[in-house]
Amino acid sequence: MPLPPERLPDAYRQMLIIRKFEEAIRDLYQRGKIRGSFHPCVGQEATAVGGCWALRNDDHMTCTYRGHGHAIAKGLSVREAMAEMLGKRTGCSRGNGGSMHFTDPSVGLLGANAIVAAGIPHAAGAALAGQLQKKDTVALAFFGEGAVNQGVFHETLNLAVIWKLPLVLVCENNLYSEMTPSHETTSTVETHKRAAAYGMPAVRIDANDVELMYVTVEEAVARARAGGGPTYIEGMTYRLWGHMMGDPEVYRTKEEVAQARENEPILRLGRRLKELGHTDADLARLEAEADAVIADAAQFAESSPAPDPAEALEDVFA
Ligand SMILES: Cc1ncc(C[n+]2csc(CCOP(=O)(O)OP(=O)(O)O)c2C)c(N)n1
Repeated sequence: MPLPPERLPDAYRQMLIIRKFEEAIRDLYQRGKIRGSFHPCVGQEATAVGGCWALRNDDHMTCTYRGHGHAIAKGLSVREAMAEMLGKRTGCSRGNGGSMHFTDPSVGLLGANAIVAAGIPHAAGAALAGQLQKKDTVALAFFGEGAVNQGVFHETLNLAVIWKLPLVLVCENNLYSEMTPSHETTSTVETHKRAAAYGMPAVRIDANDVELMYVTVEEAVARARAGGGPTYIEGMTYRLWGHMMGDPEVYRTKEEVAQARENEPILRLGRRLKELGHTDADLARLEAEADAVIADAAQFAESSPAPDPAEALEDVFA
C-alpha cells in the first residue's frame, strides 16, 4: 500500500523536524551545551520517515548512533530527545545515555546502538519474541552498509531465514563507512546481494524517495506479519554533513556533496508536493510548524533540571 498523498505534507513536516533537530543540536554543541560529539543524519531523513511510518506503534525498531531521525520518526517525543542530548533528567534515558542511546519502549524504540551491527540481532530477538508469543508484531533494524562485514550480520540473516522471523532489515547505504568509501572495505558493495544469498527477498532502492521507501518497507512488513519471514532493503542515500561533529571531511569533494544536495529527500518531497498542487505558502507553513516543535523542545530541554548525582546508580543492573 503506498503512502496516501494526503499524508505527504505530514511526511514533509516530519522530515523537516528531524533536519531542524540536527541543526538545533549542532548549534547547542557549538555553544558548549552538548558534551562529546554526535552523528547527524542530515540527508537521510526519508529512510527514517518512510521506514518507521510503515510500522505500528507496537512493532519494534533498532537503529544506530546515527539514529535521531529513526527515533523521532518512530514516535520518540522531540522534547525528550532534545533533553537527552543536553543530559537532562527529562530525557528519554533520563540524561544518562545521550545521543547514541535514545530508547523508548513505549513506542517500540528498543534503542540506538553505538556498536556497528549490534542492533541487527537485537531486532531479530524482538522478532523472535513476537513469534514465540504468537503476536503479529514485526521488528525492523536500521544499520549502515559498514555493518555487512560484521559476523552478527551474517549469523542473524541466516537464522532469520531458517526461523522465518518477522524481521525487516534496512541497510542505509550512504557510500561511506564512517570516513572510508565502502568499496575500499567491502567486496560486494551491492549489499542486498549478500542478503539474497541467504534466501530472503532483497532489493536495492532509491531511499531518498520517501514514498518509495515507505511502500517498500510496508510490503516487507506485510510479508513478515503474514508469516513470510524476513526481507532485506538496501536504501541508497547520502549523508550531507560529516560523519560526526568535527569531521574534516577530507575523504570526499565539495562538488560531490553539492551534487548530492540536488537529490536530497526534503527538497525532493517539496518538489513533489508542488506537483500535487501545494503552494510555496503551504510549504512555508509546514516549515514554520516544524520550527515551532523544535523551539518548544529546546526551551523544554534547556529549562529542565540535570540528573541528581544521587540517582547515578539507579538504572544500573549490577
Ligand atoms: C563493532 C564496531 N567496530 C568499529 C566501530 C567504529 N565505527 C564507528 S562508525 C563506523 C563505520 C560504520 O559505517 P556504516 O555502518 O556504513 O554507518 P554510517 O556511519 O555510514 O552511518 C565504525 C567502524 C564501532 N562503533 N563498532
